[in-house]
Amino acid sequence: METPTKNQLDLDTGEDSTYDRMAEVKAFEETKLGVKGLVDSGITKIPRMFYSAKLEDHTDISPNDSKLNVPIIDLKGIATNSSLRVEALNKIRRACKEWGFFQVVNHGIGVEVLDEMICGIRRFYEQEDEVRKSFYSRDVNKKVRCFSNGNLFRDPSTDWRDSVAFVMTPEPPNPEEIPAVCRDIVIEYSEKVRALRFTIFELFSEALGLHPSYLNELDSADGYFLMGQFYPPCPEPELTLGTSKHTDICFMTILLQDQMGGLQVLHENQWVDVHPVHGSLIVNIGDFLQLMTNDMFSSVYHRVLVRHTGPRISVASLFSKSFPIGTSEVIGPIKQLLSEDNPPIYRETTAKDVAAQYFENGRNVKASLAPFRL
Ligand SMILES: O=C(O)CCC(=O)C(=O)O
Repeated sequence: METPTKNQLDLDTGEDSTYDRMAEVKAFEETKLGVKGLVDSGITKIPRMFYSAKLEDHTDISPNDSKLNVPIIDLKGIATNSSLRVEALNKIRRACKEWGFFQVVNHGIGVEVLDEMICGIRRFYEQEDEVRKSFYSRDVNKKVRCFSNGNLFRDPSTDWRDSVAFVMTPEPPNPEEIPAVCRDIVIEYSEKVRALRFTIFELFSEALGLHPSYLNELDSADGYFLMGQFYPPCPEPELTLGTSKHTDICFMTILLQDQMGGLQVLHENQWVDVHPVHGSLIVNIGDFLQLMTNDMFSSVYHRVLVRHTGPRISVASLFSKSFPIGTSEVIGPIKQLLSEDNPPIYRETTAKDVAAQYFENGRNVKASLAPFRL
């Protein structure tokens, strides 16, 4: 066993009267260069603000040996062949309940578009520091910005991750607001993913036994936030996480990951790797949809491990109006899904109140839905 470093001992015992986390966080923020800036500066030890070893057990840093696999659902032929559609609907219903996650193939978006989207995010981060810095902001009203850790000043530990975000609704940014190095692909990819969202919401509605247009007509779900995630190589990956354990505060996420791996889903009390499948997209249920489906669909914990090698790049498309704060529109279990055998588990509330609860507790705690349970 390795001898723990002084910092690890401090973290274990919580005894270090000299450590000023907020000062470290502020100095990091002032660089406006995020985690990539730290790596570019040549660090060989990670700053303590990134330590999450004690907050979360992630000793299984090597690929796990679980035989479990996140379901892969093939959408080929479902628009024209009714038996293929029924088969896909049954798989979707089961995956959304049991896993809250699935991968889709033959979804209609070309692999060259997916690959180019990953390259676009990479190009954004490979730009000169000064160019990247000019986009760095915590102003949520900006349609295009980059930052490191959305909740930097409140989360108990900082993730080893930088993000570049695009608010695509109600109106997408003007093309000239989008960095030139990824402009064309952000526009093309987001249009295609928006169309896929329509198809998936239709499938979800049918899988729930609702009218196919039900979820597509929900005003509160009609928002699109696109986020490129950049995970630089990490000198001490056993001490931190790329993305801490969390659920998504939205209706649904469509996620594109590169071939590095690292995403894990909590399933039956174990972390299961979401193995990269080239050309696929990952779909996961957000907290709002768990509430509205009265737990027929599940919003589950997931996280991202980092490695010595990198960067790892992913692109998350989160669907919810006014992301991340939600709207004041009332949401509650969908009436058509309720019966004597399936009484409401949640009271009616608003997406705004659920989101407030989510951020109140920090992303490490699954508490956003708990206060709304009957
Ligand atoms: O990078 C990933 O694979 C997942 C990112 C994620 O969980 C998120 O953006 O909420």
